[in-house]
Amino acid sequence: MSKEILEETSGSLTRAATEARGLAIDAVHACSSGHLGLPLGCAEIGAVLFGHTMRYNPAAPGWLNRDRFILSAGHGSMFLYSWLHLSGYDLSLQSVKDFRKLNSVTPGHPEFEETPGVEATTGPLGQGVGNAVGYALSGKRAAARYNTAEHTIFDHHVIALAGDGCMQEGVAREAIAFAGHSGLDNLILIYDSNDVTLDAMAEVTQSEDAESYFGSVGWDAVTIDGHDLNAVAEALQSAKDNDNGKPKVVIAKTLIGKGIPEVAGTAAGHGEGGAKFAEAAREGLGLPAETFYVSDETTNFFAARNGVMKDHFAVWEKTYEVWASQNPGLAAELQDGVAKSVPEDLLDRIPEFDADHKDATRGSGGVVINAVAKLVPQLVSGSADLYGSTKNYIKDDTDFSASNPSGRNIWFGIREHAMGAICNGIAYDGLFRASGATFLVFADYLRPSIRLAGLAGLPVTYIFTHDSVGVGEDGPTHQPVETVSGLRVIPNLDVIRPADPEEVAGAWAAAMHRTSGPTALILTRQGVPNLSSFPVAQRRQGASLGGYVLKKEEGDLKVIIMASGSEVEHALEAASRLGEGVRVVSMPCLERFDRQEDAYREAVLPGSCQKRVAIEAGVTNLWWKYVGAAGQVIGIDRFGLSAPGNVVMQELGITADKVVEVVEDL
Ligand SMILES: Cc1ncc(C[n+]2csc(CCOP(=O)(O)OP(=O)(O)O)c2C)c(N)n1
Repeated sequence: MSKEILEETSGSLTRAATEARGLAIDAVHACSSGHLGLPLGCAEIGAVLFGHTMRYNPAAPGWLNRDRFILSAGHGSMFLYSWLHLSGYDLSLQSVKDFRKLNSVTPGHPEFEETPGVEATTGPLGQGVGNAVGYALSGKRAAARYNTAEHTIFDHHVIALAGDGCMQEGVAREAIAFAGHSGLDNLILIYDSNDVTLDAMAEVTQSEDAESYFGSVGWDAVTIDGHDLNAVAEALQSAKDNDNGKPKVVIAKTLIGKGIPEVAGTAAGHGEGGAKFAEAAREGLGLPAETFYVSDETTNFFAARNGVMKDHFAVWEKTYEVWASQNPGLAAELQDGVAKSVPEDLLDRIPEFDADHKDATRGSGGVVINAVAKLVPQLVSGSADLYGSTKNYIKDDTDFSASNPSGRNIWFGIREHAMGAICNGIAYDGLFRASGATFLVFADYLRPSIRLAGLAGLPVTYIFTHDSVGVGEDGPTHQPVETVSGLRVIPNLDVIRPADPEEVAGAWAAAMHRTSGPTALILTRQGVPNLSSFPVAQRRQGASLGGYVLKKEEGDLKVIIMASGSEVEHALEAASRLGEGVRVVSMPCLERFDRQEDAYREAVLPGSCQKRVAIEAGVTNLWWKYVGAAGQVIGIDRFGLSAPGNVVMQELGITADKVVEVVEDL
């Protein structure tokens, strides 16, 4: 079937592939950097994807039912830019010429929201595979939630292109196993199997049988010649047509750097080394001497194809309109998801806790997430095999699975890194609000994905519990000391460590209202009191402000004690023992506090008061900025101890007594 289609178009696709090769050679040559191997080796794959297989509309890059394409092997960014240009996205030839230049829309590696048609920020190998799994999960859930017997709003596919490097990374392996187990049959992975990595031939570092591996984790696998247009088209079409409960991998054998004989098939073909042979390569490919050449035939071919795509889009839009008019509730929910809007009064609608409520903030978090889940139907919440401890299970809802893709609880298994990358994929897709949970000490297992969420501005929420040496007997392996501060140094990540249940409510609302980046909620294992002698609204609002005066001094201000999370209790006790003139500032989120106006920050931490002490059960470094040279920080600049939590806290000096002592010594 696809053969016939290609018989008509294979000449156009071959021409386009050659010109895509030319664009990659010229762009990499122009900036003397970048990676040529994949754009050259995968040119036929690109031609088939953009010229035959994928459904998209360059005039509406955000079309809800478009096929999503993720270049996991982000170093091959010129592959994506060439094909986005050729296929008619708003990416001009000048932008291709500006590859890797300052402020261009063609940055070194693909960056989300910088370039129309780029679905994910990729480059750190393996992440894109996880993102694609997240996209596929989102697509499955969207189809299950929004399609009706009469109308299909979602039936798109998610296609990722990954190389040996991605396949070697653990994050991809975790995500691949999750996808197979979850039956994500809307996912197609193209494995650019060129037997070359960066330093050497791939055989130096790998020897597995890819087909057997994928088969063993529940995927359908096929191996093809990646330069045979018909083979590529058939494999992809059959993967699209065959929604059989299994994800598909097309293992495409390709020649890295094809088109530059001097380097093709070797590790030298991977980077920019081949660019110096540009002129001979252009000639060898049958391209004119003119650089950045695109023929009228290719332009016309894609213009015609875009006409067909526009027709598909128009048909879908009509279906959508009828569906929306017949299902206004679902349509409103979907539109809210796309707009990332949550109820303005979300925080007011989270029930207040009883004044004498004493619980770990992870427990309060469990109560709050269930209230939030009722008000934000787009919220999905996963855990890396720790729901029992992280308490973020949405009780009124079901589990996401192959047979129940509308479920909102995602059992990631003990795959923290994939959880991070999959949450990013869900957030990239933008229909649902992703959250994932594990112990704080394991945040480092998904840190590369958190970093990318910060970079790409994704509103993912992380629920990190067991947040200090207060976890106790499990000992130093499970006692984070550096982790909260380690997260705080990631740009565009808000790290909120609430002190009590009402700050937890405020933290959740802040996370949900935030659309421009991720939020990590840092929650205790051990119980903390409800600080109910202070107004609920003050504590809730305070979480969003990041820092606020919890207890105002009596008389003239003499000393400021600041703290976060479970240590706020100690700050309060110390203040009441120290008497007049002592202010307690709760600092649940340093990043949010830093974003407040100067006047607000000055009102909370007046420059006139330099007697300042901070206490937090973790490393002290970041607090010096707030206490100043005349202040003191009480913290833990060492690993923890194996003993009951209160004993460890006592032993390491995280107590009200210590605060009193330090303040008196100032
Ligand atoms: C996590 C991570 N580690 C290392 C790199 C550096 N790097 C970029 S490409 C590459 C080799 C990738 O090999 P392969 O996927 O086979 O790509 P190809 O050589 O086929 O282009 C490496 C090590 C990276 N981008 N990300």
